[in-house]
Amino acid sequence: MTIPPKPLPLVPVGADGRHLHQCPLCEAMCGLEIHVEGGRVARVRGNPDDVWSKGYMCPKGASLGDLHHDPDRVRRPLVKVEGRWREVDWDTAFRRCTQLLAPVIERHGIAAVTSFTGQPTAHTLGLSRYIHVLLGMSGMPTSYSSGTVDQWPKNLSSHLMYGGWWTIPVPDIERTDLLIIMGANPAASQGSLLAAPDIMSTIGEIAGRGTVIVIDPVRTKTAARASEWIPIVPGTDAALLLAVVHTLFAEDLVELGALAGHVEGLEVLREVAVDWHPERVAETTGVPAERIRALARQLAGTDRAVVYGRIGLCNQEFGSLCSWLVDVVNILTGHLDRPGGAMFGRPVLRSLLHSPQPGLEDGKALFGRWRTRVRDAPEVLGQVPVACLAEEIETPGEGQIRALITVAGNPVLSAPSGEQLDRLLPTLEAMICVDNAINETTRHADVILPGLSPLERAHLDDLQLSFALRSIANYSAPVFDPPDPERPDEWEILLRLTGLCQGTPAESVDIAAIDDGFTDYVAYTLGLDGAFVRSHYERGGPERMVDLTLRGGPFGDRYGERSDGVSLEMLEREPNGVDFGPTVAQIPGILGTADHKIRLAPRYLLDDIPRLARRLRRPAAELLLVSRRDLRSNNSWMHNAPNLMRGMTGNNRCTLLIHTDDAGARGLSTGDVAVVRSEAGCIDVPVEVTDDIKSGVVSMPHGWGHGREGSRLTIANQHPGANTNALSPPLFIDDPSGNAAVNGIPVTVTRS
Ligand SMILES: Nc1nc2c(c(=O)[nH]1)N[C@H]1C(S)=C(S)[C@@H](COP(=O)(O)OP(=O)(O)OC[C@H]3O[C@@H](n4cnc5c(=O)[nH]c(N)nc54)[C@H](O)[C@@H]3O)O[C@H]1N2
Ligand SMILES: Nc1nc2c(c(=O)[nH]1)N[C@H]1C(S)=C(S)[C@@H](COP(=O)(O)OP(=O)(O)OC[C@H]3O[C@@H](n4cnc5c(=O)[nH]c(N)nc54)[C@H](O)[C@@H]3O)O[C@H]1N2
Ligand code: SF4
Ligand SMILES: [Mo]
Repeated sequence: MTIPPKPLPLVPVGADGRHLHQCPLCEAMCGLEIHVEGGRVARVRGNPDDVWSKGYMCPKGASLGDLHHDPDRVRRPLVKVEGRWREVDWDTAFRRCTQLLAPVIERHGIAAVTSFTGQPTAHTLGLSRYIHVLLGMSGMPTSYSSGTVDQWPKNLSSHLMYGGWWTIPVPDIERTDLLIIMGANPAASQGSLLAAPDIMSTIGEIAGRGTVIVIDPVRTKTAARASEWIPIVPGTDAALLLAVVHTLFAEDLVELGALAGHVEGLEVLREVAVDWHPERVAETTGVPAERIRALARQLAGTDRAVVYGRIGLCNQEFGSLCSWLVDVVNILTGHLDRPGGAMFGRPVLRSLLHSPQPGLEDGKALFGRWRTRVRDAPEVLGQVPVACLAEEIETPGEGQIRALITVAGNPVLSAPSGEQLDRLLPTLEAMICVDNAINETTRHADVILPGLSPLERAHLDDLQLSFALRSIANYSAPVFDPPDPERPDEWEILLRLTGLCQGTPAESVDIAAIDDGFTDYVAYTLGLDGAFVRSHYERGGPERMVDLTLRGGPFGDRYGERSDGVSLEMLEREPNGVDFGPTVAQIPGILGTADHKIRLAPRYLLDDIPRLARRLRRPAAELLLVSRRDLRSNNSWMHNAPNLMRGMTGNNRCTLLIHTDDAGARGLSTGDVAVVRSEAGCIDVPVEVTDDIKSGVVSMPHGWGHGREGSRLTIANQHPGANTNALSPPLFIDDPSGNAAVNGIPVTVTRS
């Protein structure tokens, strides 16, 4: 364990001085210094003493003060009366929720109520823990989330292979010598399902001592730092990976190493890959057969090597096959669960990701336990495609959605069918948003229940620790007090809404009783007695939950059983964080399959291969659209921060990247506005002509499309951009997982 060199005096909440606070905005989890002067954030700096990030930060972290002081931020509950927002006290707001939701449930049943959970839920302590209560106990039969425009294929492949849907291997980039990055751009995203500090320096170091290869249709900033960029046709990575698997078998390069006794399905896999020789996929993928063979040889011939695939491999037509095959290649080359390969995180605290999932035990991969009413889409791991939400609101009949609760999500911009949602949300009988902004989605709400600003609440990264290269923990006290000491925290809001869904008026819900029940359940999953655990605390809430899961986790004191174990009290004394060292090999202990074996060739995924084979015969589209991220954006919600938007005038970030040849053929130059059309819709976007993209591919960022009437986003609305998801066809999905395919969309581009 590394104890930081010089513990710093803690500044009282709200006081001027140097506060230490971990950035909650992305998986990099940077430790920051928030300098408060005259009650305002004067500066934000990276904390050089942070045991994890050691002073690194990005421009988004520097804008935490902007978020906190944003005059547009919702600070008190809002209730819409005759089309106008009125600020009310919390009791009035909860009573209004009851007035709106109770009759819907009475008239149509709880099946008429659903929720949408968005991305910041994963980065907010209260939400990340207590959303499970809302989703698990409210009785809503279906809920939606950004998970099905994100990592659902990876959840699926992990569930099928390892018996744990969050048992997701993470590339050990600190110790590898060959890193192959597919469909990720950490130069913008800072890492995803891969929590690493200052990720681009680490990647730069690999390129210095070894090799970094980026396989992406775009020559991203990550590709520019790599040893090699291999352009690929969007949506064809699964074919490339199958050809790598083919080569590994054909050239006798399979070497399972220490995993040999822990896998099953090797022979089935060999059979499956027989037909997938590199020549068969070269034209479709755009990658020469010899280069594919060489990739297999490089991986097999490097002791510490790893393939990493992320959103470009998930949010596409063959997301599940890609997610599976990335792991297969790592396993066949002996790189899973080894330093420098793909390792499983060893989180200091047991997050709810690791709770048992009733009905999803090994061998019970019974997807389609229910189906959606309109499209007949099967549920997969409890979710259906997010694009279904619009049609479920629109189509009359038994089970039609009449009420929506959103929690930290902006599906109007982030989801396929978002533009339909924009039209349909006003038809709901009730819409309640737990959100801090009046944006493209929440402007349609009847009630907005705001959370605290990121600087007004305690923070501990929770879910991200499962994907971290090291076992670390950092607990940050709030920098500021909330404006109103009586106001509920977000977890309390979620519990009131849970009770309301169960039939109790929101204002009368016994929060403590639900929280105690939840605590008892979590204690039980850790082999601890709930009543005994609760006897240690004066009050409940996220802090109790964190302390419980820390103390019951791999380094915990188990309430006195181990003398030097970790607890929340210990973390509070160490504001620079605590580092318990790099992650270690964990197979077979981490496997949740009944026989503790990795399933290399799950039948459910093999059944999708014929669909991939049909893709090989599909004629090339005129252009294929992919998505991208930007270091200064955070999905849809940080375009109102002045610091991040500085320089936007004349330097538009919401552009269509297009190859010089494709632009020339259409008479387009940088700055011209193009009309981009898909089967789903049509938008106008300024183009940016470049050679850093594969010809035949165009790229756009998501999260734009502001400037709508009724939203309160003064700065964002000055730079609206266009909503790329207006082009996302709702039925374009990865079949096995139901995840949206927002990459590889056939489009046409013309001069406007
Ligand atoms: N075309 C295309 N579409 C995509 C993607 C893509 O790559 N391409 N990526 C997808 C991915 S990976 C994701 S994760 C989704 C993201 O999409 P969403 O999950 O919808 O998230 P955001 O757009 O970031 O919106 C976040 C919302 O949370 C609110 N918020 C911020 N902080 C807090 C807080 O502390 N508490 C509360 N209660 N609310 C808060 C913001 O005001 C905003 O309304 O987009 C997806 N959509
Ligand atoms: N600054 C910033 N950071 C963020 C976010 C943000 O919005 N802004 N969002 C956060 C979220 S919610 C997430 S999920 C993560 C995502 O983190 P990443 O996975 O790193 O996402 P991107 O930066 O969008 O990079 C995706 C890459 O995939 C490529 N791509 C698209 N289609 C294909 C394909 O078919 N094959 C291949 N091989 N490549 C393809 C794109 O060109 C792009 O370069 O980032 C997180 N971090
Ligand atoms: S990289 Fe930026 S957004 Fe991510 S945690 Fe660090 S400062 Fe925050
Ligand atoms: Mo995401």
